[in-house]
Amino acid sequence: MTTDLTRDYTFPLEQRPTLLWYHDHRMDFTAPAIWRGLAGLHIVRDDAEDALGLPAGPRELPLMITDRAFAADGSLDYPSLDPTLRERPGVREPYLAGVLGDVVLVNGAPWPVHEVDAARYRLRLLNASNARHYELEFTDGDGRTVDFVQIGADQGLLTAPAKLSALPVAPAERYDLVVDFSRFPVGTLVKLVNRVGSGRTRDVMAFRVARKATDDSRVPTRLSADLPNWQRSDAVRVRDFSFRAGRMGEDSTHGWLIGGKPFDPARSDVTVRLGDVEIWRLVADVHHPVHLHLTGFRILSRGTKDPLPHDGGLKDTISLRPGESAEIITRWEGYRGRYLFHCHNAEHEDMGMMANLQVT
Ligand SMILES: [Cu+2]
Repeated sequence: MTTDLTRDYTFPLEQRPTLLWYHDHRMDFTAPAIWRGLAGLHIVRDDAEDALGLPAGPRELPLMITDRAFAADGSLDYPSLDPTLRERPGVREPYLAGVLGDVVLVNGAPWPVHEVDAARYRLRLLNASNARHYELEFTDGDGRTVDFVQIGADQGLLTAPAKLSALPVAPAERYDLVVDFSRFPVGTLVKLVNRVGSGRTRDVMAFRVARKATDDSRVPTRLSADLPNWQRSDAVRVRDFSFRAGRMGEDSTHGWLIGGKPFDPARSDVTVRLGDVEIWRLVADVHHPVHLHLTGFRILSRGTKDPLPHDGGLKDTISLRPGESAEIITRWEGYRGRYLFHCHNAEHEDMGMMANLQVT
């Protein structure tokens, strides 16, 4: 017997306008739920952003990028250890690093082609894949790489636009881009490709320039004036966290650990004070997209180097690369209580890579 349950949740949207997403977060079984589609987009807007004159209406496209695998009968294929999704979390041995699909979907459609005017478009990207990393680029009709402009990150607009030719996107990261299709002759097929994919996973989607059109949109040189700009000297504490593979549980199975420990819902891993500015040093063994709930942070450094060109703005997910350490800085503001932070490789998350943050 099944029972339909209804709940009403009320929460204030006291945050910068941005592209958010929501998804099922049931402990130990988040990955199969996202894989089966329990995820969606949520756009927060405000008057200041609307007044900028960015491409809008049909020229603003939210793009939710995922990879999936399908069984012969067309059903979504996921290698759960426990197909009932009740007892034993995790996936079968070959998939411990994360589940990859061989079909790329954008907004649920495999490798779509979207007709566009020869005009500027605002593309609001989410990588909603469980584990796949993309390195996106746009190519023109001759296969040449085309520049584009980044205007925003996970938590809203940048201070100023940043010109890019390629964009790595880890699971759960969002990027706000403007692409100018007026540079191409009508009829051009502009491809969005993943240059770290192989075979068909190199392809993501394409845009067919269908017609000439007028365009009164603009990309202002100043996008946002209220981006937090915490300094190292503001920080009252520096904390270190490692994100590494390890053994967990009584039977010592493979897991993914933060600071050497698998997630324990009963344990507070970190207690911070509301209003404090802290620097967190994060170190990874393999790729880990580290996500903090209800907090925006800025990226201070990657190893001994400066942040990457697309690391600007306010983030809530940082893509740690293999062997990399990075520093983030944030101020705990807004809410007291207990929040999660975790790796947003959904399989890593289900296999232990999550921790509790207590704001007092
Ligand atoms: Cu991870």
